[in-house]
Amino acid sequence: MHAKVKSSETEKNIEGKTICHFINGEYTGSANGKTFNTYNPVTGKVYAQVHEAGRDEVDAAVRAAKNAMNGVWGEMTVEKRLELLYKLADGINDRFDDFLEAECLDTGKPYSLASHVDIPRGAANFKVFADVIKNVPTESFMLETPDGKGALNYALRVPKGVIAVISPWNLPLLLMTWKVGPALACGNTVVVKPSEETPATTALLGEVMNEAGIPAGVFNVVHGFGPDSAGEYLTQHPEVDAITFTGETATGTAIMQQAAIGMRDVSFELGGKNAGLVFADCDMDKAIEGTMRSVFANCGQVCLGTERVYVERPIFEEFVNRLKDEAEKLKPGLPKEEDTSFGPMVSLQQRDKVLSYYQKAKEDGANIITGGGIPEMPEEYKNGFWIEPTIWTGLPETSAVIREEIFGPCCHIQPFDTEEEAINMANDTQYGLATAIWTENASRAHRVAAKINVGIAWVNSWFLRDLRTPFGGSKQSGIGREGGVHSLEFYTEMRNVCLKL
Ligand code: NAD
Ligand code: 6OD
Repeated sequence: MHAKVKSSETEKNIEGKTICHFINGEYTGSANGKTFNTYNPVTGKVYAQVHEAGRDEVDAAVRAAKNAMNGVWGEMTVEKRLELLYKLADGINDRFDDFLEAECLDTGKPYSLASHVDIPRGAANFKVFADVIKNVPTESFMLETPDGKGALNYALRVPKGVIAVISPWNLPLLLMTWKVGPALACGNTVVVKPSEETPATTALLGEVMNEAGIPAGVFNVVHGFGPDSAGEYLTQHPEVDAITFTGETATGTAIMQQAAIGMRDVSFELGGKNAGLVFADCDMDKAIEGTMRSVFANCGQVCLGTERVYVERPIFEEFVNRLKDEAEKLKPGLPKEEDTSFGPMVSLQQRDKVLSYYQKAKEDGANIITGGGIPEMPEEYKNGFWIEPTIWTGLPETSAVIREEIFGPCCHIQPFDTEEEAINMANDTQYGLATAIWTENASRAHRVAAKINVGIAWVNSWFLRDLRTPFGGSKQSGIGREGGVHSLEFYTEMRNVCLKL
């Protein structure tokens, strides 16, 4: 009855099956038998049932994580732990096709995207943090004392304990392992609550954990929703020592309130309303190629994506025309087809939300440069969650379309006349996640990047990731930085030993 998502299961044979929790090294259903549907966004059809965790399953998962922390995992040598993480990364790569199929079934994204971004990064997230841990020193100080003998202070880096990982649906494996990788490398154990929209690859990872020899209880998965469901039960659980979350800013606010009880630490990667700044001295080909990706990759469902594009007036018209031409070349289609460059939205609910902004843009008087609706699709896919890539101009900066995060394949393009004006418009938002600056003038690039209040400023690139760098958001786009040694600030605590000599 409680079939798990198994190796080499394809769309056909996952269909009609049940996705289970993974608790203490075993797949298990919910005691009350409660399940919910999960959909294939390409067809709009239910493809599996997912068990919804109640408080009992969440409690069992947290207890398993605590036991592993206080037992086999906590006692394991760092060398052995890191060896297991390497095996885990190899295990994901060995099962590359299974992960690819599961991820694209859940999200509808093209194989060409998931095979270059989601799955390889899912594996890399374990190796990178194993390497970080191997090479990080701790500090020591010699203190002089009146007796002349002194005292040696040295720091120990210790894991925090049980980490709750709450992840979103847009890059399910990548963003989940981005948290689980450093958490485990630092010696913590985890309970993961993947998005209700995309449970498959997180569930599948349980199998690879077992195959790699990760002890039972180190990695646990509970499925369900947020409020009054697994997400809230997990963040409320008193034995959870810290919470790492990726998702909407409003959800982060709710989780922070839960975290306050018991003084649990949080690391938050939240929403954005990112600006692209295109200067007249840019390399236009690069700017068009990069803006195309930053607006439309993953059907616009990337937190770092550009929804506001500011273009210097002398090149405004050319830029708009060229972006329109490229957007109209995007080809929606089946994930597996090689020429598919554009997938559906993850859910009907998300598509409705984005369509409501398409409507709002019309009401606010936008010029619709391209798109604005739902594309014609062949009969068998017409109930999928498809949407048109959309570009607008002509809106006032006060429009909700320019102020609120849409999280869809769309952007508004606004002209500007001075560098200062562009910077002011880019910064005029509650968010501060990312920006992309397009200019061939290195001094300008440096000057502008420093003035935009964001966690990451790309110059002549977008989503070019070096996992050793600090990653996170300013203002309402997040709390804390993860990546490289910065992840250790959240996933470990420093303990000082003062040894009187
Ligand atoms: P979401 O906030 O709706 O859900 C994220 C996760 O939180 C899901 O697993 C959900 O079930 C859970 N959740 C919801 N309410 C909860 C609650 N009260 N308590 C505990 N858990 C709860 O976000 P989403 O729609 O899945 O993802 C899209 C959002 O994520 C966008 O705003 C996007 O910008 C943001 N995002 C940010 C980053 C980043 O790095 N800053 C990365 C990806 C996505
Ligand atoms: O690349 C990453 O590490 C990362 N956290 C990307 C986030 C993408 C948001 O959708």
